[in-house]
Amino acid sequence: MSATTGRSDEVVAGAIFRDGRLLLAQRVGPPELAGLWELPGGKAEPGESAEAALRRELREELGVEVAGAQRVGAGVPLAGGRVLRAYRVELVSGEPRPLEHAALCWVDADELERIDLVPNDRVWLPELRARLRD
Ligand code: 523
Repeated sequence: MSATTGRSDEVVAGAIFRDGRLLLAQRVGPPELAGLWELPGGKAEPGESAEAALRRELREELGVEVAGAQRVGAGVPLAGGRVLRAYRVELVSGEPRPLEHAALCWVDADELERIDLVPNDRVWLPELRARLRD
């Protein structure tokens, strides 16, 4: 728990939807996660809001500008006391590029079922699937 914010230290993950598809990014490491697909994101800095952390991480990782931060599904406790949370964000500008990932892909609901997600991100499958089937 952070003394300044009163919130658990957070790892943020961004869900970007476009034309009925969800953006996923393929991890390069660590070895146990390399090759698996995730919602891109990373550790929030001390005192940084989830929205600001998402803007910074997705700018660094994808080269895009995003806005907003709408919670998706449950938080996932991580080793070390952090909590991983997913947020829907809107793509404001830029075309996503894999600046820190092996690759990017846009999946529809059926492809989401079949792709190898990192284990933590699988908890959000019901909400992500529901949004893609809207
Ligand atoms: N996850 C995870 N799913 C997911 C993300 C963005 C992160 O399970 N969609 C986990 C993976 C790591 C931890 O959260 O255990 C931190 O994510 P990471 O490594 O992407 O965060 P960074 O990039 O801020 O970490 P550094 O390597 O320290 O820069």
